[in-house]
Amino acid sequence: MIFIGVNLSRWIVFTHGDSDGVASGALIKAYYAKQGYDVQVVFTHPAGLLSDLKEFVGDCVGLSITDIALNEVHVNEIMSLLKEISSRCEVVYIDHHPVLDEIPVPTTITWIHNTCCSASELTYGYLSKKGLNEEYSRIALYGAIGDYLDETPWVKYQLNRWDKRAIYLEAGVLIQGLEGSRRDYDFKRKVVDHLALNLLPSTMKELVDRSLKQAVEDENLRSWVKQNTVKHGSIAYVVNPPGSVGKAANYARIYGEAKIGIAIEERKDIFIMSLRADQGVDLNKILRKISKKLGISGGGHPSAAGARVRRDEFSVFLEELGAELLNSTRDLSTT
Ligand SMILES: [Mn+2]
Repeated sequence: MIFIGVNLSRWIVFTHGDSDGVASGALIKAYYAKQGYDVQVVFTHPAGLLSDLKEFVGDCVGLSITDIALNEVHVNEIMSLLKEISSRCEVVYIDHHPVLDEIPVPTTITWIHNTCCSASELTYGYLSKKGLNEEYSRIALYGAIGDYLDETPWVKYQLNRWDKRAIYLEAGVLIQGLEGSRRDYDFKRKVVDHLALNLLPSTMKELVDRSLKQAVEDENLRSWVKQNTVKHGSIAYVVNPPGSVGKAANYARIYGEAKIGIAIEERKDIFIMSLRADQGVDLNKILRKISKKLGISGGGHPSAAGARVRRDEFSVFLEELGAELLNSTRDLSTT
């Protein structure tokens, strides 16, 4: 059979631009490139997935989506689009972000979803059964460490099979180097290529340079947060930190001796927030409850999440957050 104008060797990957997403993308690239496919990587995010799929899928033999949470607003449309795509190309969706309701997953796609562990751990598990070389387990470890998901049974087992000190060095270079590369997607594609060959992050000079620069910026951020954290009951927050909001939220939690830390980025009259919580707090659950009540957007992982509110809603948001936090810790103490 002859297909005219159809690229029968193109395997396209949609993944997140953080270390978990990059590691997952590299595992996919390593596996499918070895099968002889031309693997192309697109970086995306939950709110952009639908439009990016429409724009970039085109002709393909395979489509992998990794580490992209399903946005409740788009989920049905995404699923019907994937169903349509799966009639002409193999679709594999691998993710670990919590989902609230039942998702109408088409039976024609491979759906791997588990909140147990990083997307890279799930991706490695899937591909190693298909024959991916076990030397690639370290790439999955970098992603797991990047998502703070390095205490799963599989990660602990694998860390024992490597020199874990060396793994943490390499993971640190990768994570920090990517943090310092925000929207530089061409650079991130080079990192995927490098990792897909299972080369050490520390042998990529530009990545090392960026990671060292990031380390200094993080240290400045840390001292800034220490001096500027505002405490509100069991919640601590900072506004417009000079650096990563995720890290600032975590430092606010630590230095505010709080259960939840928030870093706020002011954009006109919108507060874009990153939140980090102590173990035992389920931020995702709490935020989704508040989202419904206040009609705002919010959610993520149990200990790391995001939300956005209007500036004039922030004090109500804080009150709700405090009340829900109290509720959830009460639930815990009675079980
Ligand atoms: Mn992830």
